[in-house]
Amino acid sequence: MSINRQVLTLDEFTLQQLRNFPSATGELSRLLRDIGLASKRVNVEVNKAGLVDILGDHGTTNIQGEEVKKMDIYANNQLIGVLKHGISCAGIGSEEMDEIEIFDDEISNQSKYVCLFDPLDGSSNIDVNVSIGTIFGIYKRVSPLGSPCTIEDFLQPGNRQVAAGYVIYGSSTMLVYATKRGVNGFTLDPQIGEFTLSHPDIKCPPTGRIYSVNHGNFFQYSEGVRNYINICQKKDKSNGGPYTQRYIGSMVADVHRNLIKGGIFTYPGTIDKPKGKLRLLYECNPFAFIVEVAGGKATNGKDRILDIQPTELHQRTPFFVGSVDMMAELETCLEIDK
Ligand code: P6P
Repeated sequence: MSINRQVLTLDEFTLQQLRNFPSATGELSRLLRDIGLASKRVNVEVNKAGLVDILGDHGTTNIQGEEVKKMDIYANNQLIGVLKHGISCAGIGSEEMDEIEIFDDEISNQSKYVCLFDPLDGSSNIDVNVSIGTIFGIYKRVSPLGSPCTIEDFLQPGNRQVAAGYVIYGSSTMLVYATKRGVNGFTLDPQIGEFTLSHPDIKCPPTGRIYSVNHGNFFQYSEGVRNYINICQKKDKSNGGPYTQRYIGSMVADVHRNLIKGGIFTYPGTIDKPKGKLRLLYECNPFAFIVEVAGGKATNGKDRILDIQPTELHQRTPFFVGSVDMMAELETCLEIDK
């Protein structure tokens, strides 16, 4: 009986990667599989969110001062539950927790990695069935193994990530992750309950025609950003267009679409919020890593996102990410802001 080896599950893929690097301990592969397991549990609840009393505000507000939906807490708890009882993670930082969660047990203290998460980004969209997602970044600890992890393990620049990824709960559920060796996408096959390799070696097209921005903030943006938006709107066949504006208000969905099709996603600073809205450690760094490995680019308008030295767990940053040619056009416009 011939075995169909064409369809690799996430587990098989990470183990295959391990075979290619015999010196690897397998901890990173196990960590990625743990994240896959937690996201499958989140997926079950997201898919029936409209049916059970899991919607509605959890009655608390997170560090962002935003009302917390029950699903955010559920997703956060699933990730902690799996990783705390795994053997590959010493602790996590999360949008849903003011401080880092240090697992501090004998096994976890020996673990090489820490993780940063936005457990359920875009959760305000759950009530209206818009795609949402889990975002993660994985770092090798800088603190000594055998002791509990420390905040310094989490305040590393994004260029120190060993892996980063996201899960998009959309028309299908996909887990996309990057290591320095490439970006690969896995679609959840509900028949076998496994993520299966569906998008091997994802590359971000060098150019595209999709620009993503919240036009509602237009008059709050800098002159350079406004000039860029005007250029995007004036594009036609004579100057490399037409461009189209796509912005669904769910970062995972917007960036995933632009990564696959080519495009640029922006969340600029505004007069009211010069640092913008998005969080450096667990929203921008993971996507910057993924898009750069896929051949794209990510900046804060001036500097490479991955080179920013974090000072706080929940710090914000303006964020521009996408196809290199579109990013170059943007950067030309932003010169006027300097
Ligand atoms: P705005 C969702 O709340 C989120 O953090 C991102 O997923 C999304 O890209 C952004 O905020 C949308 O923010 O201010 O345009 O509604």
